Amino acid sequence: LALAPVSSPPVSVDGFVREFLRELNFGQGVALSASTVNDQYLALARTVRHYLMARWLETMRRQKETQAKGVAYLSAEYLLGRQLGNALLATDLTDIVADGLAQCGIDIADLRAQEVEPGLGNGGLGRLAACFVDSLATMSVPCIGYGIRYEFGIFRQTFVDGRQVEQPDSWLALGAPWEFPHPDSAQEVSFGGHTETYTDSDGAERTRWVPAWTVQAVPYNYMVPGYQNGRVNTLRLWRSVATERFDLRIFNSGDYEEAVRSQTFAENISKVLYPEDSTPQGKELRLQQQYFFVAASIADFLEDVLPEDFDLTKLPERIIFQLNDTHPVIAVPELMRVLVDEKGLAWDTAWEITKGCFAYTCHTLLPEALEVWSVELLGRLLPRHLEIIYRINEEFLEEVRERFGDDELRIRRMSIIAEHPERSVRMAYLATVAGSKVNGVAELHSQLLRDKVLPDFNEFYPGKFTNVTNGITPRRFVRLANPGLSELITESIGVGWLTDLERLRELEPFAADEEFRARFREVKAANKRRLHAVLTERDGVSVSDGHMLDVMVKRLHEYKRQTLKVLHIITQYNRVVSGEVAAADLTPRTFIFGAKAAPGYKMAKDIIHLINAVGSTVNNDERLEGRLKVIFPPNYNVTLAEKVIPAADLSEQISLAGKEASGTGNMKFALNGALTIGTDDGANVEIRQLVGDENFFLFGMLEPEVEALQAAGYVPSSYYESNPELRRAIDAIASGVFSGGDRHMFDSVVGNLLQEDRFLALADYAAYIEAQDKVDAAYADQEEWTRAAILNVARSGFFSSDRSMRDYIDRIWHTPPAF
Ligand code: DL6
Repeated sequence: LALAPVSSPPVSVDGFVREFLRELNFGQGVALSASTVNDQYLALARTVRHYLMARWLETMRRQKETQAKGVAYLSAEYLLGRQLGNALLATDLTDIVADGLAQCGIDIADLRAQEVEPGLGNGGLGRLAACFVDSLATMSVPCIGYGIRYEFGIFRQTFVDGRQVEQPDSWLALGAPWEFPHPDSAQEVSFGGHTETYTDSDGAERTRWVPAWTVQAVPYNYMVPGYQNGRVNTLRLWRSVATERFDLRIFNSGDYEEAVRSQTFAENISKVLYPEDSTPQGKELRLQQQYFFVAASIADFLEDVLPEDFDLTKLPERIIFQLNDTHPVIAVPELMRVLVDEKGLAWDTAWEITKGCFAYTCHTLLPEALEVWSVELLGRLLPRHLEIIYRINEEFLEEVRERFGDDELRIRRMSIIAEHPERSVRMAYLATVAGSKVNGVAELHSQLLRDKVLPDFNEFYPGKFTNVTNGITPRRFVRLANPGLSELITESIGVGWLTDLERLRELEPFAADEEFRARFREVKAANKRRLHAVLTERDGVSVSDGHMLDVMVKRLHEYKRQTLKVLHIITQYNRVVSGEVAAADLTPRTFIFGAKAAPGYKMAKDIIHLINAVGSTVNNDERLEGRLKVIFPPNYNVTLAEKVIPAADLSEQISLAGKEASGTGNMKFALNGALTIGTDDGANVEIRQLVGDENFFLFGMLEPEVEALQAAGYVPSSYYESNPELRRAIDAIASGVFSGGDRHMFDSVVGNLLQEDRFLALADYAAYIEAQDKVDAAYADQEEWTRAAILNVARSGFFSSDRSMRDYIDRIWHTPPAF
């Protein structure tokens, strides 16, 4: 029997309908007439998969055959967003599918709405990983994304009396049609126990790890389709299951709980995503998760992806493991352990290989976000890895001594092992020592990383530090999210921009074209109407007609300064209720917030409560004549982002200078024609340089000014005392204006602002209000505003994640497109 390679179903409406009904009947087991929307969605997703399958199998076959160098992206988070639209775009099937479903009496929009997005990430870092794997597939670069298949992703946020309440995110409950489990390819991952030395058959002294317990890591594969290029890469997410499902003997004796204890224990590892970003919490389960997925990934790569006879000294020519922040850094000692203990390589050979196989991306500047693991915990969970880390550190410090002499202060500063407040492993240092390259995620961030966070390492390793500015995939965040704008662009400059985003430059001349501006405005207006429809259905709130849409969507964190935004809203409110400004003279604005707070981050949750309280007062005060409105839809996620961002006029990027590593929301807004009000922070700096000062509302202290102010001793209350408008805004909160007269409801926020204000919101307040007043004035001239918005789109092509990938390839990975 000749085994023909799998072929795709016919690309026609009839072909699709046949395939869809077959899936519905044979796959889902229902007749069309009896099927639910979920049945139809699942059948549709599986049908669309069929169209990608031949490409996927072919990509795998050719990779196996060519063994082309590729990237293994190690990331604890992938914030994927919905898959259906992206798969339809990749296959160019959207119209055929919509027509075919219509023939079956089904509206494709209903099925799209049925999809629950896999929220396997917290925010920017996880979404970046999803954009990167999309770009690599589109650019035909071999890549496997490795991560964790959390059973519960980022929590579902609800508000009760304006306060955040978290619900579990059961994203798998209605079926998971995009995943392919492969229990037969499970890897065993070990923990605990001790190490021992022994003499091998050649008489050499060796060490081995004798673990105390193991779990199975079961891979679930996801397709990562390139954009209409015939390539489908793989995302492999690991699920933990017990090595032994349950103890039948104990079960039979009636102790059911005890019988499944080991199963429950093992399965906890991939149960829940830690809902924290920017503040790792040093929990044992978190380290288990990290080791679990990198150990499984390395074993998978070495045992299943590489050919059996592969010469491991050539590993750096075949793969680069990219460490997405410190979360996967335990992969470094794991690869060493495998090479030395299991493969029998000499330490020095193994270390050369390891150094050639890793590169590290840092995503933060907050000192508290640089992960450290206590030696006690790491040694208990991974005793062999701790030994390996000690040896890496010893040899590294020896090199430092050779170079700088016995400079004990320097040695202490650079040691991978910190001694205070407890003995612990600095994962960022380990990654820096092992990585062939270390990169920050925007120019400013990379510079601060070199000069402020890791200056000793920069001196010690000239050329190791580099920058790759983040990017976003234009397929999801322009083409799918903003079909109106995409059509207008294509009509104006032709096709091709979606995979060569710098071509948006060709739009520049259109900024001077009145008719084009009118069409651009109509696209924005239509996006606002679409958002209105979504929010009305989702949350029962409406987006007012004719309002400027002023949007701040991102995780809730003090450094991002949502409080500064609130102070601006209160200032506008006060101006009207005090009679200083007539409501009719206000620029009508709707403020939209979207933000989740880490469940244990009390101040962030108090700020959410405050935003909601201010919102309900502002929205119900008739003196404002409806000219200001605050909307805070709960549970901001990728799906909602795709509706909010294209509708926005103003993008709020107001972090304290020197704190936001890059930001990626800022890029999405600019590419969708919103103007930015922002500080000189992260990628804002590059956005402003590219779009031009006149098309960007810059305000606030620069990073060196921030540092100088902090060094001089920052006294927030002095700003309160000296600025009457600021005082009035804070007094309004403190006197109960937004809490039904309760003067204490927001004590924590007010007290924090006046006494500590770690992120200098009060110091930047006056500049922010001044910039906001300029925004109002600028918005009054719609022609000029539109011109600036078009130029934002035209000049932001640099922020495509395809460009980021090219930079990684040129500067770090050296993995050219393969086939
Ligand atoms: O690089 C992606 C993204 C940046 O755009 C944000 O500026 C940064 O805050 C975020 N970093 C984290 C840090 N998590 N940790 N550790 O999420 O990365």
